[in-house]
Amino acid sequence: LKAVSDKIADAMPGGGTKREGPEEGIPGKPAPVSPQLAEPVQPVEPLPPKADQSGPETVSPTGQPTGADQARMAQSGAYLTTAQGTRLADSDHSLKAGPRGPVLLQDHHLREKLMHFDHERIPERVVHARGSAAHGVFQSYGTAQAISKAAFLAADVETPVFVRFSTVLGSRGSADTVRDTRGFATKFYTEEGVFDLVGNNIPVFFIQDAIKFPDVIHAGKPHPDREIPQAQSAHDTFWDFVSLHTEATHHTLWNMSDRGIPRSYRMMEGFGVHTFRLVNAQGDTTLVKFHWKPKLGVHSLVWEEAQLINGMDPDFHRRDLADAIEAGAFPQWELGIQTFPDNDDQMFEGIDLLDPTKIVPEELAPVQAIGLLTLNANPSNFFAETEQVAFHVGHLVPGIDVTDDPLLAGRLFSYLDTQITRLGGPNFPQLPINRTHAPVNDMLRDGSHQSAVHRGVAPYKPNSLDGGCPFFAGADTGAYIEVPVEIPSARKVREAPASFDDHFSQPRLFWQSMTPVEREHIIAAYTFELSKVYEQAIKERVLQTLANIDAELCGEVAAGLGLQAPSATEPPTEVGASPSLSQIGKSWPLDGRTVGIVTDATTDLAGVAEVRQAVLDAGMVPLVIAPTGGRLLGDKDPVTVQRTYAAARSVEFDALLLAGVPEAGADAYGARDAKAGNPRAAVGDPRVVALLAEAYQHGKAVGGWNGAERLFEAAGIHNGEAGVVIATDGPTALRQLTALMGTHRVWARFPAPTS
Ligand code: HDD
Repeated sequence: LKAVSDKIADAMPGGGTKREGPEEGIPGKPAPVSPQLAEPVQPVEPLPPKADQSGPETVSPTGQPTGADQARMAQSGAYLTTAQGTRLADSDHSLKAGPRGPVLLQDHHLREKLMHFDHERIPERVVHARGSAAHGVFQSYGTAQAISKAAFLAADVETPVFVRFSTVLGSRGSADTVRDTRGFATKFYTEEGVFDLVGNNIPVFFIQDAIKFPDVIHAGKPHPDREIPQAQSAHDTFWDFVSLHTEATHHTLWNMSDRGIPRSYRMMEGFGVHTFRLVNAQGDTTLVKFHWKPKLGVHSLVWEEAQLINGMDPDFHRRDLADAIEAGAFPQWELGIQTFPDNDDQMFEGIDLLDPTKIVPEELAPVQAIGLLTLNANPSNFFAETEQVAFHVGHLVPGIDVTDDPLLAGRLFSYLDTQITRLGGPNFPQLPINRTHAPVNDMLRDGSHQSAVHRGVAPYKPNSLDGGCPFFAGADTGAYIEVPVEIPSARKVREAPASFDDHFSQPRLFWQSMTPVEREHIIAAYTFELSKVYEQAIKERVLQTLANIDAELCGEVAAGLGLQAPSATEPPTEVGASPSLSQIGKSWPLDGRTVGIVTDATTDLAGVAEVRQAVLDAGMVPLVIAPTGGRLLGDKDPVTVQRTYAAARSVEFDALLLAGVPEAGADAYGARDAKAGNPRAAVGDPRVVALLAEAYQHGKAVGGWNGAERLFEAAGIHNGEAGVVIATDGPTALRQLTALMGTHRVWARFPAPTS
């Protein structure tokens, strides 16, 4: 975690220093210039060869260098070469006829360097373009063994995985904390081939049939004329589509809830969405829905925080995931399944299991844990791994099969097809990150970017010329042995079953399962989004869908927009509540949480050092915030500053602690500036007061010790209020603060809807 706090310090503009040496960074004394500013000119021999130049055996099947040190030696060869391996003596000047003369066409190095650069980009994903990924392992508990013959689900099997998280609508360079669905795609490199679970952090989807996927995405993406807004749903075309197309109501409601703005990828649930069919060794089948349950709990940002972070640190989620893994705070999820009998009608308690806009409440079908996912390594190269990974819902292993969900059927086509454009041809399974760990004996040949050198003369079956090789697996070990499910005789139609017509009962279930605070956030989200819509008719149509969910929801949003609330057009069905849908009410581990410690040279620096160490010991990240960067010299250890008052915003911290003032009445926190003509600093630096007020407004636990209370008062925060800690010493303040942080926010601070 120390590595993380130092790294975060590096990353912030004007942020703290991590310079070494006793006098460096002492306020007022500039740090000495490093002697290492020039590029070294002499190669140091011998250097190990680059991993990709020394043969395939030094690269793991997922493209990871196998030697630990090699990962650090990106440019490890001693000499710069061309792509053909010829050494180069100069790469700064084109070949010219005289120093001021024309550039010569014969300059191969110039042409090769520019040609390669000109083609460095590939098309971004048509959806889910913005993402971050990590390597890890999946440890199976064996609890699904009775219902699936998949080898990686047997007891104690450990399977390497690669997981990519993403937003849906934004481009590759868009911000992380926008309101959107998040992708949660997992590639299991099992010994029987690759299994991909390509899910989201929301358990339902906008549409019931894949034929409408281009429509919903065209509506959600930026407007085609001006290409705005980027990575937003708050615009006319999105709300036009979802209000005309009411099967989207359930997914849209989840997007408008706190689930649309996760605190961290590490704190999201994941869902396979569709119902899948598991098959055991005896051929018995069970219908299942897959769930990922984060060990850190499910937590979200508040909307104002999300918007601020988009500007302050657009890579917030990417950085959070990478930093946590680098620090050894490996994020974990349990994989769970809800199981249902494979009945002819594929219904469970009146819920159509083939309708991807429906959930089955956990109270009706509990989620049973079947294994543990741990993400423990960051990718070595973003492009090679995170960008080139290709997931596909059709990558299945024996024991896991699909159902007739019409959304899933279209996906089975689309994920193969899209890679042809994105990755430039049909050989993308040969890319290191996509390579299976099982032996490959396909008869797929040639094509763009073919990197295999196939032997033999008979890439066809049956053959006798290659001795009949390769042979077929037995029916019990082969994949894609479809379960012989009865299909009743039917007429070809372009229709959906009547059970797909219910678009409002489950949105109502979700609404009724929310606590007052969560409802308040949903109302605010709809009001915000719709106030960005220009067409009056679209707003009115959305209000109509809200009226069919709940009169209070509709009334509050209508009031916010200054419009009349319509009445429901569908009689409300009684659905009750599913408490497991709420994010609030439990206490969770604090691993990797960030505690800001506000201080200055006049405060109790020994206490700051003690608190900082205690935060680290608790597996959290301490960031010290002071007027200037460098170090503050206390009686004990010097305290290194990670954030200046100018660079710190509350959104970066899960909680704030203000260091105490040792002498009663001392002019700490810049209060002496008041005497120099800054009346706003009478009790302390106004930036500290603003920091406190903002953290408080976002429901964060705030605290301080011994003399810090006057800054709280200046921020309008009173001792004794919920989530406010004032103690006599630092360790006590931290203990009380962390007790509050387990619930993620001080929920009592948020107003509830009026009724
Ligand atoms: Fe999709 C990417 C998840 C419906 C077509 N999808 C993509 C990714 C995720 C999902 C997580 C990013 C994978 C990565 O990180 O590379 N998609 C879903 C879920 C859906 C869903 C949970 C509904 C339950 N998707 C869906 C439909 C279609 C697609 C109905 C088309 C008919 N999805 C694609 C795609 C993408 C994709 C265009 C873009 C990049 C890619 O596949 O590889 O083919």
